[in-house]
Formats: sequence, structure tokens, C-alpha cells
Amino acid sequence: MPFTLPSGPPVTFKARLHDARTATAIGRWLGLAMAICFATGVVSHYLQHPPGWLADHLPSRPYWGYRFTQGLHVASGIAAIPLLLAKLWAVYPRLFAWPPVRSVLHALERVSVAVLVAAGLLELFTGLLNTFQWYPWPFNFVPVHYALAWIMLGSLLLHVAVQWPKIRDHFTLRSSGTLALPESDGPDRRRLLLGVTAAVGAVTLTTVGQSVTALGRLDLFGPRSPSHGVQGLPVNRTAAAAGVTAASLADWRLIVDGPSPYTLTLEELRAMPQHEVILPIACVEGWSKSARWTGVRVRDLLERAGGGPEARARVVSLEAVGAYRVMEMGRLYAQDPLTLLALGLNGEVLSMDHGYPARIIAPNRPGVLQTKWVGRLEVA
Ligand SMILES: Nc1nc2c(c(=O)[nH]1)N[C@H]1C(S)=C(S)[C@@H](COP(=O)(O)O)O[C@H]1N2
Ligand SMILES: [Mo]
Repeated sequence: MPFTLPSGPPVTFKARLHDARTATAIGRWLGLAMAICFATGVVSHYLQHPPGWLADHLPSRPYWGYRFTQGLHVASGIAAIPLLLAKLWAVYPRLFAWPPVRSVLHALERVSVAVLVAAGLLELFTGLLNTFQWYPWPFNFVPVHYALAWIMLGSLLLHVAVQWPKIRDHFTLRSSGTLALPESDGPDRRRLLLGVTAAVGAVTLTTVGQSVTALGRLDLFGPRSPSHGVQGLPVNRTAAAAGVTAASLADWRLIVDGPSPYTLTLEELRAMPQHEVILPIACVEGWSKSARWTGVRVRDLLERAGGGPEARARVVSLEAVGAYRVMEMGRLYAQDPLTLLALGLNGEVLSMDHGYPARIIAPNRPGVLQTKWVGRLEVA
């Protein structure tokens, strides 16, 4: 492809590396990563902020569901970063295409690509920093991340539609063998694609251990090492950060509200039937770790307060301020026998940082909703 600047000498690019085929080859992997990232992100959004009609239908199984989808979300987002950079590098000569605007349609197309690139870069960059819990910007991460995802989806669909003839050609040429890679293709393109594959493999392998325990030893760059932390479990927010002190727990009682309200001391809670479950904390920031929890079933506590089999729950933490102080739990979660008000972790009494004296642990649930330092449980 010849590219000419408005003035001065023509710019030459190693055309093969910047042609439609390279762009399409990288683009379809980028599209796949973005599609996975988008779908799993929407799952995460609805698990965390379900509209009223949905809350009671959210499934509490499979118990590892959120660990899986959120692990995929973060991994596909990280994999998309080298793919997006490679894709931008492959197509950047088009920025110099002349004339810059050929028609109204062409102008619209360029605007949509600009929106896609800007939203994509911002989305991946802010998402990556969020895995480090680093928020060097003035806006609230979650709503912006969510809105950008839809902007990306819209501009991506438009982009694929506009580029469809090239994408189709890429696939038909490949399957008819006209573009057999070894002979007709230069080693430069294959080297480029190999390099991109290696980069994606490297960033994935060195971070995916944060949610896949078996690969934990390769986890060089995942910000939270799941193997670190008191009682074998990382801590996202310490008791000190949440303003929960031993003194403030001195006369702790669990308040259970419902048609027949009651309160329980820690001793009375321990005297109730205890259950043991093995469930992960699956943090929205990407790390996951399984642990052995012991405690009282939430449905038993609700039932004793007069909540029927349809009861859902509202949980209030002792933490004075914080986005996760109050948590709502739909019916399927509240009634699941695996959902506990946990008193013990990995064979020990819960430590302060893991939510002493009592915390929620439920299956298929984002970490942010596994409320620590529970003071109050309500039949909702
Ligand atoms: N009250 C309260 N509960 C909370 C939080 C919090 O900030 N306040 N953080 C949540 C988050 S984001 C996660 S990932 C889990 C982490 O639990 P852990 O610290 O025991 O590993 O607790 C959740 N429970
Ligand atoms: Mo979290």
C-alpha cells in the first residue's frame, strides 16, 4: 500500500506488516478477547448490582462460577492489551491516508474508529490499574468502566460491520488456500504474529495464577498473591482500614431482624449447628482463593427469625463507612445450604482482618459481597 503525506516525501511502511491481512489476523483475536471480557464483565455487573426483578433468580451455583467468569474477565482484559497495541501498530499508517476524508460515510467510519480506540485504551488501562486497586483519576471507576464497555461494544460492532468485506476475504482466502502462510507470506508477518502470540502468552501466564491456584507459582505480576495473607487468604480491606477495633467488638451481638427478631452472643452462635464448606473468595479485582469455612447457615438464622423458604437477606457490617457496609442477598443465595455466617477459617477462629467475629461466605458470589464484621442480619 502506498501512503503519501500531504507534503514531503512519501512514507514507506513494510507493507505486509501493515496490510489488511495482518490487521485482520490480530483483530479477530482482539475481538475474541474483547467479547469474552465484555460478556464476563456484564455477568459481574449483574451479580453485583442486580435489578430488583433479577435478584431472586441469580443462581448460587456452580459455586465456582464467579471465580471462573471473573478470572476470565481479568485474564482476557490483560491479554487484550498486547493485542490492542499490536493492532494499533499494524494499522497506524492509515492515520496518514490521504485524503483524510473521502465521503460522509468515510468520515463517520473514522470517527467510530477514533471512539473505539479511545474507549478501548481507557477501558483496558483503567481496568489494569483497578487490579492494583490504584485509582489515580477523579471519577468513580465502576460506572465509568461499565459505560465504556458499552461504548466499546457499539463502536466495535460498527467497525466489524464496516470492515466486513476484508474480514470475510481473510477467512475465505485462508480456507481456499490462496494465502497459504509458508510460501506466499513473508517471514516478517509470521514473526510479528508469533511475537504477538508470545506476548499474550507471557502476560497471561504471569498473571493468571492470581485466580488459578495451580498456576500460582508463575504469578509474577498479579498484584495480589493468593498465597499471602493471614490464615492463608489475602486481605483486601483490613479491620484497621475499616475502623473495626477489638474495643468496638467488646459487647458484640448478632442482631437478627424479621417477623420474630432476636439477638445472639458469639457463644450462642457457636452453640448452633455448625457447618463446614470449602468456598473461594473471588475478588472482583481478579484474585481468587479457596478456603475452608465453618459457621452457621444463613437460612437457619433467617428461619429462626420467621423468614420462610422464600426469604432473602440484608446484611449490615459494623464498619462505619464503606461501599460494602450493606449487602443484599437474593433468595437463592440466602437459602443455599452452602451460604454461611462464618465464624472460622481454615480451622481457626476468624482473624480480625477476615471479618471477626462473623462474616458472610456464599457460593458463586463476588468477593465484595462476602461481607465482613457482620453486626446485623435481616429477613428482607
Ligand atoms: N464489611 C466489609 N466487608 C468486605 C469488604 C469491605 O471492605 N468491608 N471487602 C470485600 C472484598 S472487596 C473482598 S475481596 C473480600 C475479601 O475477604 P478477605 O479479606 O477475607 O480475603 O471481603 C469483602 N468483604
Ligand atoms: Mo474484592
